[in-house]
Amino acid sequence: MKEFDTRGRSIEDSTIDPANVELLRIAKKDGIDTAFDRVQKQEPKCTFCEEGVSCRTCNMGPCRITPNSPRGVCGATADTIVARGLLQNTIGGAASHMDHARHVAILLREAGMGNAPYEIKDEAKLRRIAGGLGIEGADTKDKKLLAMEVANRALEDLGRQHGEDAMDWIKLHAPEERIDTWKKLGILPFGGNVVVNEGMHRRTMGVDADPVNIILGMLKTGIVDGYGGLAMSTDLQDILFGSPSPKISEAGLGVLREDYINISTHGHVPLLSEKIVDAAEDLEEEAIKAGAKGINVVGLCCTGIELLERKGIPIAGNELNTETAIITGAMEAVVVDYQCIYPGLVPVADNFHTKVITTADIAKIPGAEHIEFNEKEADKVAKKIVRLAIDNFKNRDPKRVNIPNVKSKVMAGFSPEVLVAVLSKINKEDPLKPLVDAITEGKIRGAVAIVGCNNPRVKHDFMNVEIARELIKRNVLVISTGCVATAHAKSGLMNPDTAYKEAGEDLQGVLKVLGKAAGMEALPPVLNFGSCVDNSRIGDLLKALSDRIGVPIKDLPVLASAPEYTTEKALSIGTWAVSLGVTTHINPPPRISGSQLVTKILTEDAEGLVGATVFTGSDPVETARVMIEKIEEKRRKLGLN
Ligand code: NFS
Ligand code: SF4
Repeated sequence: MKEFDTRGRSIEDSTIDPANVELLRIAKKDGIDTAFDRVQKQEPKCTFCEEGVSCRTCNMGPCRITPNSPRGVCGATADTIVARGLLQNTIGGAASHMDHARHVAILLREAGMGNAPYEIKDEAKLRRIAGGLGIEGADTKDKKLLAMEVANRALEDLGRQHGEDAMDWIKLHAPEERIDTWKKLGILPFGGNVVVNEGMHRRTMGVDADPVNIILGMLKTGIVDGYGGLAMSTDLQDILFGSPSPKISEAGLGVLREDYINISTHGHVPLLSEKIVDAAEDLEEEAIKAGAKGINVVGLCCTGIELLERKGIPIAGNELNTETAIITGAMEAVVVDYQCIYPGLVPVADNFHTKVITTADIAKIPGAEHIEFNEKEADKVAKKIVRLAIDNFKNRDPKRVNIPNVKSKVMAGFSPEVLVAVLSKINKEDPLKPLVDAITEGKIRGAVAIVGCNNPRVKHDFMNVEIARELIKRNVLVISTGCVATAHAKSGLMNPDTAYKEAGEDLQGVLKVLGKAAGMEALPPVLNFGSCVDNSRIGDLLKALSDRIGVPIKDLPVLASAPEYTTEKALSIGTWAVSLGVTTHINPPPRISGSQLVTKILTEDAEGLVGATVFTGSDPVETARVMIEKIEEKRRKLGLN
C-alpha cells in the first residue's frame, strides 16, 4: 500500500484547491495542525489493520493473522475477519443514514401536529408519497394530517421487527426486478433498523463465520441504507423544505466575506441549517449595529449542499476545507450538527476567535460550545446561535483575516424531476425519449455517478476532479453528489457559462439542446445531484431509465465511483450501488487485501449475485479508461454502437 504513504508530502502535493494551498501555508507558518499534517503523522500504518486482518471483536483478542497464526483465538480465519470488518463498517454507514431519516421523520410528525415551527413546503410530493404508501385520502386529506401519517409510516418502516415483504420505502423506490433478485438471495429487508441490529449481532464473536454469508449481509445493509436511509431522508426533507430546483450560486472559500459576519453550517441534516438561514435574515439589523455589513451564511459539506440546492446558499467547500475555512480568520461561528465533523476543528479554532457550536446530543466535541437543537424551539435556538456569532464579531483580529480570492460560479439543484421538466420541453409525451435517444445513438456513451468524500491520503479533490474531466471529454455524462459535487463545483465543472466546453463534441451537442430547453446556453456536463442522501435521486433516475428502456439497471452503461472515499457512509452507499447492479470504483481500497476470498467475491463473484462488482484504481486517467471500457462493454451487450 506504498502509494498511500503521505509522509513528507508538500502542500502543493496535498491539494488541488488553490484556496487550501494558500491557507495551509499560513497554517504551517503559524504551527496549526490540520488533517493534512495529521495524516502524515499516522504513517507508517499498521499493515495488519490495512489489510483487514486484525480483529478486536472479543476479549480473547486482539488477534492478528500471520502465516504462523492463520486463525484468531476463536478460530476465525483471515477471510472471516476481513468480511466481518467490512460488514461492520457498512453497518456504521447505514446506521448513520437511518438515524438521519428518523430525525427528519420525527420533525415531520411534529410539524404535522403543529408542535414545531416548520411548514410543508412540497405538498405535491407529500401527496405523491402518501399515495405510493397507499394511504387513504392521499389526494384530499388535510396536508398536516397527511404529513403525520406519512411520518408515522416512515417510523414504522424503520422500526418493523418481523415480516417477509419488502419495507415500504423499498417498494416506493426500487425496481421490481431488484426486489425479486434480493428476495432470491435472501437479502430483502422488511424493516430498517433491524438490519443494523442483525448485522451487529452476526459480526460478534462466534456468530457468522462464513465470508460469503457475511458479504450477503453486507449487501443487505447497503440496500437498507439506500431506502431506509437515503431515500427516506430525501423524501421527507423535500416535503418539509421543498424539492430542489436549479440554482446559480458560488463555490469555494472565496465565498466568505471580509466585512460580514460569517457563519458556516456544517454537517448533514437541514433541520437546523434552514433555520440558521432564516435567523440570519431576521437579525441583519443587529449585525449592522455590531459594525458588520451583514451576515453571510455559507455551507460546508452535505448540509451546505442541502442549502445550496434549495436556497442557492453559497458552498464554501467540502470536507478538507472545513479546517482551512477557520484559518481564514474570518469565521465567527462554525455551526455543526452531525457526521463528518472533525474533532480537529476545535484545536484549529483555538488559534482564532472562531466559535465551534455543536448542536446534536449525540455529537459533542470537547472545547466546543454546545447549544442543543430542539425542533420545537428551532427558531429560538437558531437565533441564539446567530446572536452568538454577531457578538463574536468584535473579537475578530482584522490583521489575521486572509480570505483567498478563489471561487467559481456553480449551477446546482438537479434531480430526476428537474431533468424530466427540462426534457418535457423537447418531448412532452415522452420526456425521457430525447435522453434515451442520445444514449442509444451514442452521443452520450454512458454515465458515471461520482460520489463520496475527501480523504487526505489522496491529493485533495485531485481524483474527484480529474476522473470527471477524463470522462466528460469522452462523452460520458457525470452526475455527482456530496463532497465530490463540491469538488466539481469549485473547479468550474458546474459553471453554467463555461463548463460545457470541457465536454466532448457529442456530449456538448446534447448539453446545448438540453440547455436551450432550459433557457440557457448549455447544461454543465457534470450535474450536481445534491448531498450524499440525495444519492437516492440517482437511484430514482436509474430506475426511470431502466423502466423506459426496458432493461434492468445492471445492463445499463452506467457506473459509480467514490474516488476519495473516507466514511463508513460512503462504503454503505457504494454497497447499495453494487446491490442495484451498478459496478462501483472505490479508492483508496477498502481494507480487504488480507483475504483473497473476500477480494474475489467483491471483484468477481458479485457479478453472478447482483450483476455488478467493485474495482479499485488510484490513477485518474487509467481509472477513467477502465470505466469507459466497462461502459463500452455494456453498450455492446445491448447491441449499441
Ligand atoms: Ni458524504 Fe457528507 Fe463529505 Fe463524505 Fe462526509 S460530508 S454524507 S460522507 S465526507 S461526502
Ligand atoms: Fe480474536 Fe476471534 Fe475474538 Fe476476533 S473474535 S478478537 S479473532 S478471538
